[in-house]
Amino acid sequence: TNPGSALYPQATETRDLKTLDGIWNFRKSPSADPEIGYREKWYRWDLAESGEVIPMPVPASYNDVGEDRSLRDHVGLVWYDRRFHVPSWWKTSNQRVWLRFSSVHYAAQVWVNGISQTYHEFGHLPFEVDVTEAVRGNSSHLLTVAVDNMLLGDTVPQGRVSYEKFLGKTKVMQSYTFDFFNYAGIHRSVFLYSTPQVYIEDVIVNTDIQGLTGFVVYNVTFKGAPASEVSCLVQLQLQNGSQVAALQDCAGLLEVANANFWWPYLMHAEPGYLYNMKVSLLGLSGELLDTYTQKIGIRTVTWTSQSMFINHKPIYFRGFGMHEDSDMRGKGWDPVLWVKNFNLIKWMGGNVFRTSHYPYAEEIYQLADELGIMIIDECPSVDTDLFTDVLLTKHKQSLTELIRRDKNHPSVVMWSVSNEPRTQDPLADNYFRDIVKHVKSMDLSRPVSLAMAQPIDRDKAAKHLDIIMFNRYNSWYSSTGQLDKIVPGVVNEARGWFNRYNKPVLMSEYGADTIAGMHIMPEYVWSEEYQVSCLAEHFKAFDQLRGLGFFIGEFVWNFADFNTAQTTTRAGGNKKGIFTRSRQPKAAAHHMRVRYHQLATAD
Ligand code: GCB
Repeated sequence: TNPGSALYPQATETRDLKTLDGIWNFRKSPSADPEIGYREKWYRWDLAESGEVIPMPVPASYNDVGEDRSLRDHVGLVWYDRRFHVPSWWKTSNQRVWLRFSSVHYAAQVWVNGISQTYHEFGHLPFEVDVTEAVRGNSSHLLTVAVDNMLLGDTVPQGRVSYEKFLGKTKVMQSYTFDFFNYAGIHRSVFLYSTPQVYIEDVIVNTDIQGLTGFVVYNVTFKGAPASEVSCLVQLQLQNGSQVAALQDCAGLLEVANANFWWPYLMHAEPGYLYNMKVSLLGLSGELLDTYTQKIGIRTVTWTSQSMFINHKPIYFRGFGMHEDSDMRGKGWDPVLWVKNFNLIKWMGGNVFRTSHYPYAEEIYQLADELGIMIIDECPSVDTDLFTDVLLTKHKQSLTELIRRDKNHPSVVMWSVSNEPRTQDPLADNYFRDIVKHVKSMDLSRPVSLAMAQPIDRDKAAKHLDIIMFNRYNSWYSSTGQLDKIVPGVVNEARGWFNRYNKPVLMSEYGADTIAGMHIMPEYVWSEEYQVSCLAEHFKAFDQLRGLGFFIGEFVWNFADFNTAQTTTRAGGNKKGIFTRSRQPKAAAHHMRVRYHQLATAD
């Protein structure tokens, strides 16, 4: 398997970068005969020679671009291909050539010119492969990607595939317990990039502050030469390019007097301040071998049994649960959508979101860094109900890849290792002890949590966490229509978690499905009035809890309406958004906006 990818690719004095985004060829493989593409070696020649292809945009989910429900509901393999060229100077200057996939959901196999290059699973995490050998020749190169969307008992997240004989044919069906649609395809950008033979593999950064001084602890790893032949020059620069600190060492501590700290939105006049950390690898005679610039924010994250702090100031989360989801694109990375999302988060006065229920596109974290929006970064584990060794290994692997990818983002202030696992199972105790230990072995600088669904007296995992997050749908799934149950329900549960574990508590999901434009007075489920009242009752509960000292945040479910599998409990998808799927506000958004801005003034 592929170990994932650490650094986001960039063009520098020593590296070049091309995207392979655009229209690719696409072919579905019959669900009942997944082997056909392998038997007939579809990867050996252009897909069109194996049968009929259709044009497919990359990045995008393939599901919603057609008019054919067999495409939307496809289970199993699909094939993509396209041709590409490698600039001749990459070869004459002896560059390594890399292919990098930012996300292919769920599993992918990649061929270049008919030769298998790599395999990767976990839909929302990047992987890359050195294809220098495969692209030696000068002609155009054929890139083929087979994508499998099947979720099984040992995938992260899990699903179930069943086979049914129907009208003499085998029908393959996918089911899963979570409610977001299992979009699939090449979801994020595909990059072709070059590095020198000796190259920077990773840059790991941690920051601290003391008074007005910032500290940056870093570690640079490289490949392609023995350590005795290489040295590092690390230069920390302001946005205007002037240098504030430098060190000639591959690992070290930089000190910045009067540092500009990274602050969350609305907490400071200058949220999201980023420095450029320019890392250069030098050869024996001081010649430049490779260079890469990592943006960093100087900030601290700390926590006690009652609070969380950014730069030693207590933080209260004004947040959202979200999804990567939009009309036609599905889960495809879309800069228009995400700049709009961030503008809406800022308009709302929000300061944080959770990447429910999987890692989002890297460009989203870069935007969050720049804008001072915090992130609770969630791995792709949802509704885990099997606690097998195989799953534990894969779950850990997904966290390894997540932390390897996201460790340097100042916006990431917490790791969420799962959403609503079945933590009432006695096996969940050791399982999550191991998961949390694994995260701590890679990163001690951020608290670890998971979004809890089980009630306090049944759960077996909360004791391993630093922060308690709970999801609860008072007056929606339980006590439907009974808005007066919300305040006691929320207050008692949050107090219960704190009393049991003596840890900070936040509410990671609450809300009500709402059809935009549906008005019913007095409040009635699915109406805009009901959503407003449901939120308003939660606000009363949160205000009571804030007075008690351990309650650190609220995350409405959801930022926007999103697509789901077809069920009788979803009307054209999950409608708990305070914005519609096309990002227009429901009444609840206006209502919540007033609160979030008021809360911000208390920061
Ligand atoms: C939950 C899940 C979330 C669902 C939500 C709902 O508890 O964590 O993925 O979308 O409930 O609306 O049912």
